[in-house]
Amino acid sequence: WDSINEVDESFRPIHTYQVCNVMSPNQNNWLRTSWVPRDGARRVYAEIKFTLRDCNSMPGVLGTCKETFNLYYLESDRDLGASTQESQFLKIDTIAADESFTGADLGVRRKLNTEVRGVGPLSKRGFYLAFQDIGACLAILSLRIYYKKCPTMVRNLAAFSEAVTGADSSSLVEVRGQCVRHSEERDTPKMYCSAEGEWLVPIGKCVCSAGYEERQDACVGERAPCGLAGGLRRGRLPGGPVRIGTGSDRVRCPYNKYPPPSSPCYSLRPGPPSAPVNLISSVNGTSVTLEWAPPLDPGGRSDITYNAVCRRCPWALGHCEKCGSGTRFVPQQTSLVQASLLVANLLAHMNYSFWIEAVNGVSDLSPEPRQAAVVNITTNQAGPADASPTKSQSRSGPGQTSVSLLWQEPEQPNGIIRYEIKYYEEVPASGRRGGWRTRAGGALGWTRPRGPLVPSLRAAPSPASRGLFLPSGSLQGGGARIGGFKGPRYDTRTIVWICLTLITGLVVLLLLLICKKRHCGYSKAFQDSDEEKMHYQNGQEPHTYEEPGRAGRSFTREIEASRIHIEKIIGSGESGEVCYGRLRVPGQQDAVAIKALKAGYTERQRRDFLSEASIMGQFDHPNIIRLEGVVTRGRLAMIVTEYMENGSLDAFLRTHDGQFTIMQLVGMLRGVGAGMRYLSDLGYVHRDLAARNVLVDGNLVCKVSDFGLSRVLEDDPDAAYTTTGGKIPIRWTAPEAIAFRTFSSASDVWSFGVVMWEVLAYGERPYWNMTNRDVISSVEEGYRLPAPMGCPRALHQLMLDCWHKDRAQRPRFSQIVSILDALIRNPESLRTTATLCPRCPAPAFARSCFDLRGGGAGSGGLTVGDWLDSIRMGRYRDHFAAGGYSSLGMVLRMNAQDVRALGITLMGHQKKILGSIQTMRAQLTSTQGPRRHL
Ligand code: ACK
Repeated sequence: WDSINEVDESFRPIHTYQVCNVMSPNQNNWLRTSWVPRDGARRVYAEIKFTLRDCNSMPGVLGTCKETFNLYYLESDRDLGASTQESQFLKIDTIAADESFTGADLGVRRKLNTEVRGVGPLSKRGFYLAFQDIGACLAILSLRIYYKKCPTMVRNLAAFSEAVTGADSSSLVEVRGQCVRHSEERDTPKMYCSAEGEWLVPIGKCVCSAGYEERQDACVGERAPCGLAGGLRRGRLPGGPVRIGTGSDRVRCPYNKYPPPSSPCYSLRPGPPSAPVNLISSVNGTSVTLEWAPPLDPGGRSDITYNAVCRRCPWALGHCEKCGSGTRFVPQQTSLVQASLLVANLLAHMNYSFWIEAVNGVSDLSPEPRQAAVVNITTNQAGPADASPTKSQSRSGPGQTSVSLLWQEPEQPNGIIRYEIKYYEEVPASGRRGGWRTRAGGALGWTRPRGPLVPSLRAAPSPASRGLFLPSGSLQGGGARIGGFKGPRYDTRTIVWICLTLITGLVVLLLLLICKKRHCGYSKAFQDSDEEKMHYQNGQEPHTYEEPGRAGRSFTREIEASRIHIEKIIGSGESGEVCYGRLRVPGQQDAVAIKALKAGYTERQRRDFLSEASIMGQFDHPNIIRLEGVVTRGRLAMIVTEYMENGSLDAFLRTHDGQFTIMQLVGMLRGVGAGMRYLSDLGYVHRDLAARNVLVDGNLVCKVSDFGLSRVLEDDPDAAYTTTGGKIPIRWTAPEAIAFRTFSSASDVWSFGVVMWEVLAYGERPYWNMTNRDVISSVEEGYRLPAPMGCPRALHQLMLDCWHKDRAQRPRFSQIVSILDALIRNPESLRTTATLCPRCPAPAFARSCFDLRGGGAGSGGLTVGDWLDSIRMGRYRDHFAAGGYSSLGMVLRMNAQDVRALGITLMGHQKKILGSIQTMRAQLTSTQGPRRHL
């Protein structure tokens, strides 16, 4: 790379870095930036302006010349100087030019390319960027590195401090608002800062305190209180000012007096400061550095200092407690003058909450609660420290074939611990034989060797622990020697314990063997795949629905295990694994899916598991998954259903993003609706309708499945099922079902609305990464999911109808199916795209609009490539470049014919691109008025 000074098109001097080794093969030329401090950003953007020469324009370089270069980054906590190595860098992307220049352009105008790439998540204190040239003729003209923030704002009388956006492009950062002066919290005010630096989904609010009224994001009182300057004389005149010094500006008001509006005190109301802003944390092992910016409202004074409050929040406790006395604050915890603090000696792998409050000379006099900026962190592994287990105990006995060691966790675990057992076996003739065993947990056993064992125990060495061995002599109950002739005496508990271990081992072994034979992994540990669901109360739901509503009759058919040939595992569900296999029926072999109950099940689990089959067995509808039968002989428990080639609907849509026409999507929804109409007509409430519980066959036919939570209702079609506990899939569940556990067909309709949204958003997660709790409160406050990009208005309206707060107002499934049928018959009705809700976090269009305001690509805005990436259509970058669409301004003028002319043949993709263009246009018109800005 050469550093070259030249002039740009306007003959202004510019500094560039250039490389052009196009004749020689195997180029590997690196250009690295200096160390860039991260400054609290979790994701940064690199905007590169460069020119690149077209290889075709240079004779004799074919085979060696390249038209791309690579962008890399490396994070580090300090400036590493010249010691960085290529191998340490992580690749961000390969970058190609939208426009390359030819020889003819030389000396005239070289076509400038602007590319922006996101870099993150970042966690260290700084980073480097590097360009790798692999044989291109390239000049880097500029590199701009920036990050995005949501600006300070007041919403619903709560002030939100500036917030740095999250680490990845889809994350929302939750920020709590502080009530403005003279207002009180009604519901905790919160907003989310999107990756694009926009505030979304306001929840909660503050209301003006008694005697104050809301005026332009503030609470003003007829008689606003005055503050007293610390250490100054108190007022003598009620409500009147105290003059200090001689200047007319040196006015201070008596605290807690209510001056008339005519008094200078009315507007001069010194008071406590607001909370510090922009609090950021940087965790390093078990220390954290906190930095913040001064409060926006200093309370009319300049004597601000800061206090830190540290709270420790162990998971197990469920609440936070004061940090221990061992915690170290550098330089101190209170009366901090500078806006930063180091907190050390924290526990490893622990959650902490830090509150930084700003105070001034009148804070103590103010009756108002202090406002603080809050940050929550989790510490990492500690630096080396001792974490040795304490008090170990061995159990064994003469003639026993195993020995168990029990010990207590160290008092200061300093993180996650693995234990190592060292033992040697005393063989009198040959001396010592020893070996290492590493086991996790607080107890273990192993087969007894020939001679007596001398065990010793330690926490395995880790960054957190040097792992000192407990001296073997410190083992209780017989000292150093275990087993053989010198072990401690055994008691009944030991025998029971050992027996249980052996029996469990045997059962597991047996199941493993069976499993292996069938090629279906029963042994895989049970995973709680249902992370969507939130537990409600501790109470177990009563289980009375083995054969719902039809007690005594059997709807399932027993299948001989020998008729099933399992071929592969295709997934895992909550109760075990799902396999693909063949079912031998006379004259043919049917493809089937086999759900096998996980190993180690209880009788109750087995009953629950098979009850799903007995529910399914009662249904016969083309849009409900068909039960082939069950295998229940012996200890086996399997449910055999028809095989659905395309698996679950959510995953299927995610892997085929944008590839279907709206009509195909509506067809899928129609199928789900018809299946649900059938269920509701029978009086069944599904309770877990979600795209993940809908299966798709090879012809795109959707079938409702997963009846694990289904319940039958009595004859009254409006009846609701009330449950006292159990898990609820919050994002899919109607508010009344969450709040009062009243499940009904109307609550299934709500879920159907969410499935509609999932389908139109191609498997996007409803409510993105909002927490379940926030989903509940935002829905309660009237927030509804916005129309996915390109979603027809009629479909979004149907979703909104399904999400009617009053369940009686929601459409019935029969009406839903009729509406969908009508839309299918009249495709014109699907032409109008829904306008987007301004609060919806759909990054792509919002970002595009923002940048267009700045003049589009080339002026700090997004490129066409970025826009395509953001709508997951990046594969068409070249199409747009070849068509000459080099800026978003040009893209905005495109119509359907233009898009087709680029060679984009898939209808779904055309729709997605046109939908996004339409959305950008709508956004621009709504945010900046007429389109002449383009
Ligand atoms: O998305 P998938 O491939 O489709 O992953 C899940 C997995 O098993 C766990 O539920 C798949 N699956 C479940 N039932 C069936 C079935 N009847 N036919 C095909 N795949 C199924 C599901």
